[in-house]
Amino acid sequence: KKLNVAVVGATGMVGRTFLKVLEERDFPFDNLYLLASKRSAGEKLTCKGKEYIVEELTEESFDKDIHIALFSAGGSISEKFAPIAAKKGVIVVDNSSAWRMDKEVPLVVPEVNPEDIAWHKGIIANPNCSTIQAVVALKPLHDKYSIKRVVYSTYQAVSGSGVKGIKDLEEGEKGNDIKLAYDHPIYGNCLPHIDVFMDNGYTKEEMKMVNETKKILNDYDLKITATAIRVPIKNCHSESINIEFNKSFEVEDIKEIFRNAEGVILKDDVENNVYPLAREAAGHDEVYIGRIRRDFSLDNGLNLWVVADNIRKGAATNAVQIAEVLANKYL
Ligand code: 11C
Repeated sequence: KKLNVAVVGATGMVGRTFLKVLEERDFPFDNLYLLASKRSAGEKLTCKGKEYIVEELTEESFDKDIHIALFSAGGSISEKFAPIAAKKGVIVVDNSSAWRMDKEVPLVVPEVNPEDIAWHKGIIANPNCSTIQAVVALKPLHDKYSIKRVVYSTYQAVSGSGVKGIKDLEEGEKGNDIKLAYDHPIYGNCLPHIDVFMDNGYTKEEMKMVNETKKILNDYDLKITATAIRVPIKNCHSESINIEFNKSFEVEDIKEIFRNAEGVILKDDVENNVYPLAREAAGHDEVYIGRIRRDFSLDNGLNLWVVADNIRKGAATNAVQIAEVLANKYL
């Protein structure tokens, strides 16, 4: 049986990483279609040693025999084209925020809630990068100790803002404070501002972390708060996660859980200055966890430091993993 895949937004940063990840994981596609805006049509990209010409995305693009479409072309493209593709029988794995909180759309991290893929109606949403790495850490702990409350503090890389964010940092490093992606220079700064501010005083990024975590863990009683910070590093989001459990735990048992958890690399040996670092996680698909220690200010409190490549596990890899589950189990 044939398995044909389309990548929508193929020339963007996540789009190109889709191709890399499909190749690295030897995703078993027969035909691959690369779609992008008119501006990028005609560009040539390679995957698994074969050259492909990028085609313009139109409503007719999905008339071809496509089984899975990986979308990463921004919210408005997803809003318009994901339903068009789904109506034509394509299963869309969408990296934008357009469909994530839709009740008809599963929001999936394969290590956490692969079972939710079963109830898709043509669109499956890929969560926000900072949420993905957090829930990979939270899930095995929630299963065992029942989480009551979570406090997220993030340190997010400029690659989360795409090429403009990287350009702002690189130019800033040369003494040229341009502001393509941010309202203030990112070089030499930490900006407590990711995505737009909402009426409640939080940013949209912070509210994504709160709402998406509840949906993925399927627990709407969880108490969660978040502060999301943009920091002047190129790649990988780092997160301090403070957790209050309903049940008591031993720190050693938490380490053992992470030693055995799917998609996790435990980096926790402070005597030898070993802890997760952005530069080490860059280019990898796993979530790195360390600085595991009791929060003595609470009865059942824990602190973690969680680092992952936001373009890979936070976007492209997670979507390809969803496609792998589709290919192995549902198609
Ligand atoms: C950032 N988390 O680091 C954002 C990027 O909802 O998919 C991804 C935004 C999203 O700026």
